[in-house]
Formats: sequence, structure tokens, C-alpha cells
Amino acid sequence: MVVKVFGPDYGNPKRVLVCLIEKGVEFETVPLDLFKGENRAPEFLKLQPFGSVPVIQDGDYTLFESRAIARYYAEKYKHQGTDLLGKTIEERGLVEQWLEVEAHSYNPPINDLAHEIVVGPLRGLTPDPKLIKENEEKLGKVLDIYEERLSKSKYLAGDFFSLADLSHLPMTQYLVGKMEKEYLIRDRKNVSAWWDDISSRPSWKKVVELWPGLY
Ligand SMILES: N[C@@H](CCC(=O)N[C@@H](CS)C(=O)NCC(=O)O)C(=O)O
Repeated sequence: MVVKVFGPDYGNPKRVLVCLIEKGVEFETVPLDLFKGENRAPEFLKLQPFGSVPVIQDGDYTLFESRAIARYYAEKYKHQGTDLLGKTIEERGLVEQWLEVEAHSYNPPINDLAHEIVVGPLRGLTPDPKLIKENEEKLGKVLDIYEERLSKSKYLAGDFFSLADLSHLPMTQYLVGKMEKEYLIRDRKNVSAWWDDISSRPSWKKVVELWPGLY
């Protein structure tokens, strides 16, 4: 049974797409137009009661929340494709640590920036320069910690590419692309080299090429 991924054109679903490609799992995508409110259709709400994407259907198994889905496939296919979870329980601990950092410290200011700079204007709202400045500063502080970390190891959890790095791809692409805030990455030598490395993986290039979405 081929895995179905809903909402490939948006940021969070791309976390799932790139994970499935790294793991060599076959999938198909089901486009959904959030700007037309297709995520509020009763049929979709049966799959994802919060009305957001991604959600996957794998046979009769349904799962939402992009990081939960990525963890699920990284574990389910641990011995297939790229190992994204580390070889030891200690490595796994570090992968989990940086996944949490991505979700709770890195993602929120980028998400707020995306709403101010890209999504809001598409819905007719005017960007608030004060909010933009505040979130750029918040993100800058997080990236200073990344800069220090990445001076000690090539990737976030150690010297291996993991789910923690992968999880940063969608929103960072957005940041350096449509949001035009590439300086936040380029001003930091180690973060810049890390970004060049992870964003040049064939899996990610394929996602951006096939589902450019808002980037
Ligand atoms: N924590 C969720 C966030 C999902 C999310 O916010 N998705 C956006 C698209 S990138 C969405 O569906 N927005 C429309 C909405 O929530 O109404 C995840 O990682 O899956």
C-alpha cells in the first residue's frame, strides 16, 4: 500500500516528504488548497481534526503532526535508506534533544516571520515591522547557539546527518527564500556551512523541485 501525504505544497508536509525520500519509502501526494479552505472540509477533518497539514494515510493507519510522522517512518524503516536516528541510545537522545529545539525554539520565530512576511500579505494583511524585528532577534539568538554547537560537530546531533537536521529544512528554505532573511544564516559561518550541506542533499533538492509551493 503506497503512503498518501496530504498537502505537499506547504512547509510542514515537506518535513514528511523529505523523510520518506531519505528512507526510500514509496508515496503519493494529495494536494490541498489551504487558501480555499479545503483543510476545513468535513472529509478532511475526519482525518485531521485540527484542519492542518500534513496528515498521512498508510493503509488503514492515519497519522498527523509532521514530526511524529517523520519519527514514525525513521523508526519503522530504521534499517532501510538513511539512518536518521543514530546508532546508540546516546546518539538517539541527542537527535531527540535537537528535534525538540527545532520544534520549540527554532520553528516558532520563523513561523511568526512567515505569517508576517508571506502568509499574512497573501490573505490581505499588512506586515507589522515591530513583530518582524522581534522575531528576527529571537531567531538570531537561537542561531547563535547553533553556531556554537556546529563549531563542535558537523551536524546538530553529532557527526551524522539525522532527523534533527532534516527537520530544519522546510522552514529554513522558506527563511532564505520567500522571506528574504538569508543573512541570518550567512552571517554565521558554521550555520552557513551546515545549511549548504543539508540543503544540497538530493532528497531535499527533489522536494523543492517537485513541490515548490510558497518557496
Ligand atoms: N505542528 C503541525 C503544524 C501543521 C501546520 O501548521 N500546517 C500548516 C501548513 S504548513 C497548516 O496546515 N496551516 C493551516 C491551518 O492550520 O489552518 C505539524 O508539524 O504538522
